[in-house]
Amino acid sequence: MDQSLKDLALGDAEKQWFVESRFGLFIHWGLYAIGARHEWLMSREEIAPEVYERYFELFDPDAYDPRLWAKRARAAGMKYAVLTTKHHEGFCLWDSAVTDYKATNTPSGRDLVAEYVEAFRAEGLKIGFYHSLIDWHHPDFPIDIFHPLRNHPDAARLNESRDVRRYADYLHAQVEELLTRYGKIDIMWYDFSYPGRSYKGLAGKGRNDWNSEKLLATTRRLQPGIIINNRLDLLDLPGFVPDIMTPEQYTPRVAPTVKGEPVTWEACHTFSGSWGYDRDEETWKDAEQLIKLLVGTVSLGGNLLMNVGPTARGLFDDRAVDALKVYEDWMTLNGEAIHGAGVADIEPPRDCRYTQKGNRLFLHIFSWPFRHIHIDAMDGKLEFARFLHDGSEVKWLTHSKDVDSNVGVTVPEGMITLELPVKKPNVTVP
Ligand code: FUL
Repeated sequence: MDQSLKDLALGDAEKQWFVESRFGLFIHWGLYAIGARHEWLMSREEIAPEVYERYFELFDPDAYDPRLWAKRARAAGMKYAVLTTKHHEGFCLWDSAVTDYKATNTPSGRDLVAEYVEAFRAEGLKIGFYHSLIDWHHPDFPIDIFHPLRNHPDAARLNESRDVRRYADYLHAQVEELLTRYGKIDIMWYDFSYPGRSYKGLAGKGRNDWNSEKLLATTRRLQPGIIINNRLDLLDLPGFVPDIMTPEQYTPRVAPTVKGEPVTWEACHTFSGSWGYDRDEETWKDAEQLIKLLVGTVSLGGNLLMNVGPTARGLFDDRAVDALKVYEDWMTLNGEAIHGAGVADIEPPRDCRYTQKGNRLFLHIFSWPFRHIHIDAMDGKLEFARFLHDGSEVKWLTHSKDVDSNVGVTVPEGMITLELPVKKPNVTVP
């Protein structure tokens, strides 16, 4: 590979703020909020672009106030956000000069990205842009296996006149706009390339179609410190390691590696089963799942990017507000065990997780262990034990006749986090 491309990846120092943040807000917002049945509805229901445009005519989020979104994110302990500037449907949330298919041309008439950047920055959050490489509205985007027109009787003929190079020019121009108009941007979250998957061999060679190498170079040139995710699909280039890996809708059982090396990573998840607002979707995660997801991710050294799909009017619906409130309540008391914390190199007791920050070791007890918890591995290493939520001392037993173990603490019922200052930290927080 071109040596200079390999050098485009960020070093650890430049990613430190990201790793220490540990928790961010993903926002999927577009015309699909009106359909309110998943952000892929255009593809799933094979809705032709000119039919889908009906939503464009109706888009008017009168209640959009990103300051409120940013306040909720900050209260939940989130340190950064990533907004869909354009999802696969092709609708642009900013005032792009190279298309008419943009928010400023809808009844709303607002540059939604500009307002988002200003509001989240004002709350002290770092700014991320999600940007889809896929575009089902653009007339030159190949009619491939995901495209809404894939079963159109004239798909093959329509595809012949499509020139993916024109689409690539459009894509690159839009990325330039996003990275030059809004000041310092902290994260570029591309989504997604799929080499080898094409519509009956007619078109779509994946990343080469839109020149991912050049996109990477342009992104780095325009925003030198920006974190660029892995979805440009450049992993097959020898020696290249993306700034972050982004496991989706699952938390790995062990920390991910790339080419045998540990890598910075961020798991992204939804509160329910959809990224875009899905009114009738009912698989909402409960409080326990939400906390376990966050703790479990950080205990493995990853970040959690948790998603909200705002409504067509620009609001977080009640279920999303409740879910954020779960995080707010928990993070207010336990955020110390998340921000700046990471892997502890010790095997946790059953149904528990550790996170560690310097010599502060946090034991997250997921289920009540019937009065005592035995943590033999820490025998002789602890200075003190206390609950994190109230700072109160926890009775600490060693060689006790009451406990058939060397070391044990008495804990109350419920999910709880203990802080265990250790004498000699034996891990380095990544
Ligand atoms: C996927 C997309 O297809 C989903 O709609 C969503 O944006 C998710 C984060 O990435 O690849």
